[in-house]
Amino acid sequence: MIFKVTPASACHESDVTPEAIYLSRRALMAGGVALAAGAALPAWGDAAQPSAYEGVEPGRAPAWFQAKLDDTRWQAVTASGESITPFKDATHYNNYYEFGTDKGDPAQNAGSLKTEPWSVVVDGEVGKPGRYNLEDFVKPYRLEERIYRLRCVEAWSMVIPWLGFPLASILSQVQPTSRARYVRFETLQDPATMPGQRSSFSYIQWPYEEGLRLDEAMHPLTLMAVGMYGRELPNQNGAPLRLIVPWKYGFKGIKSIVRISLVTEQPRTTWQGIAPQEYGFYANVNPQVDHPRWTQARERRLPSGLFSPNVRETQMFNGYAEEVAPLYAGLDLKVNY
Ligand SMILES: Nc1nc2c(c(=O)[nH]1)N[C@H]1C(S)=C(S)[C@@H](COP(=O)(O)O)O[C@H]1N2
Ligand SMILES: [Mo]
Repeated sequence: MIFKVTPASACHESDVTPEAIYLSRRALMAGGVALAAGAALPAWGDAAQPSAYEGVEPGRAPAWFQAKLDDTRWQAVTASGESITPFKDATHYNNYYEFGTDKGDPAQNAGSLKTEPWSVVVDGEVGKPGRYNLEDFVKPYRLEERIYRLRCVEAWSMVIPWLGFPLASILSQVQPTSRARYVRFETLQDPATMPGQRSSFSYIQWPYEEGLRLDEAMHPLTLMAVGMYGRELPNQNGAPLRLIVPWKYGFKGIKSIVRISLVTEQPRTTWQGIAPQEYGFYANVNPQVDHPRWTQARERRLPSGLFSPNVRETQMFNGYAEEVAPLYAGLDLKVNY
């Protein structure tokens, strides 16, 4: 399979964050002194305003993550001209129903999630099935910073600097068989640490599950994220490993992944299972196909005030049409929502 990545999102070496900025970020991670050094820095690129990393909590990354961070390819993909959402918003306005249904619940409750040790099972139609511990699973891949728009089906959006690597790298490593046509993902199921899974009137059938067509999974924009804002993923954002598919609604971005299966049939997905007439398998961001209960033509870009909402037009495929539209040539997107 050959994928054309257009200049808009191509990975140019020239996009790599200049060393001074990189070092200041490292200082920021280490102790929050970077902003004082701001004046001495060269001009920032469009999407990497110093303020975007203001208030980023350092986190407690495992040693293997720190080691990988040193070799990160910064700004490998950017959302040119759009501001990065402040860390505080990206980590305190979340959907992670395993930790509650209010936007503030995940930040409050996800501390109980135990992310170390963590292993990922790869099974189904693959040449190299197995259970991999996370460190070994990600060891071969160089981290890239990918600044992507995130558009939730609920019509709010953010711009988030993820750290990760293409899912395609992992897939070629585990060698899908010729029968593999879809990829299925599964989140951890652990009622002991996930209060949402203990709730007796929950309408969700756990574990959370998601899926992609194999060609979608192999697309160079599809990311396995292990970090954001220059640090490891906070638990509420899906630590220690989650999926990011920037041209699809946020619910495709399954968090805290424990299983990746290559399968022959289109897998069941959580939201399609709950309300199939409202949430489809494809879930491509599409301003022309409304949700039955609200328009998808516009979105609220967070942070957005109640009295001065920051509203913008939603773009086809969330602004990634040039890269991904060919995947859907000939497909009726009104039927396959
Ligand atoms: N396991 C799991 N993954 C999930 C969800 C969830 O409830 N459980 N919510 C999804 C939805 S609806 C969105 S919009 C994104 C939100 O990601 P964020 O909190 O990092 O912004 O996560 C997705 N992944
Ligand atoms: Mo969402």
